Amino acid sequence: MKLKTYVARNPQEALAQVRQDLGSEAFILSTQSRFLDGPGSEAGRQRRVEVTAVLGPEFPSSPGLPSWTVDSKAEVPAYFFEHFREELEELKAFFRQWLQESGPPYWLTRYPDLRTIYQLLLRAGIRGPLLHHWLEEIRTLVKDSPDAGPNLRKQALERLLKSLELVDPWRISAPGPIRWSFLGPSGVGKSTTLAKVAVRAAFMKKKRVGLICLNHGHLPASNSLAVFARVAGLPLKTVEHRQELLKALKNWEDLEVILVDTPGFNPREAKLSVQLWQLLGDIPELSHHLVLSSTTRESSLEDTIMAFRVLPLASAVVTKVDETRNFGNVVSQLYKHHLPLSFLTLGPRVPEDLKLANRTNLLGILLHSRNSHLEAKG
Ligand SMILES: Nc1nc2c(ncn2[C@@H]2O[C@H](COP(=O)(O)OP(=O)(O)O)[C@@H](O)[C@H]2O)c(=O)[nH]1
Ligand SMILES: [Mg+2]
Repeated sequence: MKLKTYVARNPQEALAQVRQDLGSEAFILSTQSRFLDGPGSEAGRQRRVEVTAVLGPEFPSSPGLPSWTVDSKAEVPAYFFEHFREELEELKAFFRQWLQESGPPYWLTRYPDLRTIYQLLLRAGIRGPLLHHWLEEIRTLVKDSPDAGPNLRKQALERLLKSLELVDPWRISAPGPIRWSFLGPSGVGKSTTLAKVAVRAAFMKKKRVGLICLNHGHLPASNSLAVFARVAGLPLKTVEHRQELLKALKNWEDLEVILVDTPGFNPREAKLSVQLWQLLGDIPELSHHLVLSSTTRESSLEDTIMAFRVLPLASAVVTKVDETRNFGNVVSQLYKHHLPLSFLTLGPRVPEDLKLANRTNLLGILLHSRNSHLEAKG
């Protein structure tokens, strides 16, 4: 009898080695997947498959099916079953491990409804700490109420939405004066969002509104804000420095709403934190809202949040939701950086395309049926 163990990078390679060495009649006794130490450090550890195979007189060597499977009366040695059982266990463990590394966790595969939601969330771009948190939540859910039945799907989605922090800036600022700045990189929709908010405040909420356009160095906040202010009949001040900004805020003390448009700062600019702090730091009456475009790549979203968080951020405004299929990316980043979400913008129209984020419209967007869910109040 010949018993040998083969180590390879994957099961196919290991089986090819067995076949080449022992021939096609070799009998596989066990298959295992494990990390084996490579040369040197931890980094050298690599996943390998170990296959133990045997070829010998105790095992049927004739081609085709072994005789004991054909002749049911033939006596089958007990160790055969033991070998099969062990092999099956190891194969099961191997697949379980594989599924955990590259797919949904193994326990989730027992709940088809939850697995579908998991796939939808992945497709929508939910990942990282938010995905892990949601998995932990629903694992507790299925443990606590294994018979939740049709409610399970609904509850699982509710758990996700509950994890997201939402804020209503109108309510936070009430009843005091509103002083909001809109910050972010160039082209994300700061000036357009400001115009939408200004129209809501002035014409729907009937507030006295003033606009400040903060130009910094060679960076203009907006070329079109002056046109908008004229058309909307709203007062506009253009300022260049912190002192001018403070003076403008002071002079307009009696206005209920002051909205500050800022230039598109580059998050990769090395001295941005210092610049932002010198310009806007420590102005307690001013709430800063970071404007993020949902079409931005996740790594750039993270860079932006990290760069702007030198200022206390009251909320994130997520724009261009109408242009993305990966809304989950931005939501995952907000969760990761504990940044509450306030407004969503779903198009360039002023003011219609501004919505206050709520659990209903978020759910609609995440599940890609957004239009029917966007009747929420702005
Ligand atoms: N599709 C779409 N376009 C938008 C949205 N918000 C702004 N835009 C457009 O994005 C462009 C840049 O907007 P702007 O407000 O000037 O960006 P800023 O540089 O951050 O001030 C303009 O053409 C806007 O009309 C939105 O929610 N959806
Ligand atoms: Mg602008």
